[in-house]
Amino acid sequence: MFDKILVANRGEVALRVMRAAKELGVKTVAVYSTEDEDTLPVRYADEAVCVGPAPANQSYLVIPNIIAAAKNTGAQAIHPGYGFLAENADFARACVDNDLVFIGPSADCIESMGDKATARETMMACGVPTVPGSDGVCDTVEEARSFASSVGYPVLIKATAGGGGKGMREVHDPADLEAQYKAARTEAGAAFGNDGVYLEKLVLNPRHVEVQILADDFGNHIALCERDCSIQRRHQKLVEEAPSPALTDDLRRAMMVAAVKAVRAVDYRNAGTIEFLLDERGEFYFMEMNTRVQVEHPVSEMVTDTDIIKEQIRIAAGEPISCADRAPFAPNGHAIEMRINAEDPENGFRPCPGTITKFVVPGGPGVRVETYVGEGARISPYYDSMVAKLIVHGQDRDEAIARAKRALDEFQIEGIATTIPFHKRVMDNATFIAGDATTAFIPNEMGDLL
Ligand code: MV4
Repeated sequence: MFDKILVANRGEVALRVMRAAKELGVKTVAVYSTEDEDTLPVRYADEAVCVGPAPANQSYLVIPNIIAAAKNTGAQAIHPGYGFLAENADFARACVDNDLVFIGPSADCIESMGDKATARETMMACGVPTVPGSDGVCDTVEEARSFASSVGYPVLIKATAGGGGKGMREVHDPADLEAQYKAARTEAGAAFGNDGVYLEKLVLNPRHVEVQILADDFGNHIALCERDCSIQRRHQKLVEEAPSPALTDDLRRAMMVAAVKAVRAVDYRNAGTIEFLLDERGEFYFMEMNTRVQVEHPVSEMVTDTDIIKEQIRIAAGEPISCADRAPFAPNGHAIEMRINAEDPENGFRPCPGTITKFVVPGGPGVRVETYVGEGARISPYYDSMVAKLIVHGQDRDEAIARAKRALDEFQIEGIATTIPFHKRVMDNATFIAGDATTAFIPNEMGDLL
């Protein structure tokens, strides 16, 4: 095991990683921007190094500064958390070049899954179901048109360097194809410096269901059940749950088998997620692979009784996954995560940074709160607006929902607007309670949710 690791992140995930390290007897180094000097993860770490001013592109994203902090403190490995440098292949390479272990997959894996058209082709080649689509990127509008007419409209144009919904264009009418194709390429080129686009048949009203996987150096490739993340607003997840209320046991097993096949095909190591679209007929298709730990990993931990971050550190240290003997996993009970953001749902989820004047967290059976703030903390306008994650676990979905409502009532945050009132409405919404929420949930139910 490592003696000391550096956590290249901030906020709740930095604290989450440090807690896992502490349980493993591993010392931690925090990095921080001047803006974050007075935050809990900086105080919690054994050592802390300032890596620059508030803007992330001058601090948390500056690879040489992070590497220097690790070398100067004698850290042996770096955990990137999520966001910032977590899916940056150059950063993973810089770690290796400086004799530091990157706690994640290889740089080559990050790169190949980061190119969405390549990832799609890799999955097709190994027999993981994909949505009917173009073979690789469409270099000309003629290619795009011939593909679209062969599978039929509507189609979705996606940026190969995109992901997470950036640079996507729906085309419902052949007359719009050329304009949308050109617009998508221009947009992708400006956003990613790569204007490659590919096409897929548009899946109507899909659910977003993703499988958490772990893979070590000993040939263990295991799936920790699935998460349903259909409740999103503009590609920002707000509520995630495990297991998905839309899966039968047979469908769950099939999805876990497909996810394991996918990670074996790319010789993946460490934690990752295979995202699937689930259509109204119960067919699922590979969408993207995330080569990092995700915000919503706790719901998987709750229903599999695992610690995904500790497993990540063990795998990176060359140890076997400690829960491999418990695979294949069947979900134990039901977990729901609600993202508590400093945003005002009544005003288009406008970010509301500011000072927290009151902060009372819920507790009791089946309640977990992941946060890095307390009374008097200031939510910075420089970073994302998530202040806490409320995770509840129950024997079944009904108990989890009852706990969620009870915990939301106990949660008191004053001084800033938050998404707590929105989550209370979601937990009372008939479509959600029935387990019928698709990716259209928020747009369709907005009237009921505000
Ligand atoms: C799709 C789709 C429908 N059909 N692909 C959104 C994010 C990116 N990962 C891919 N996304 C989608 N891909 C096909 N062929 C619908 C979406 C989509 C979506 C997916 C998951 C969760 C929320 C979403 C919201 C809008 C669109």
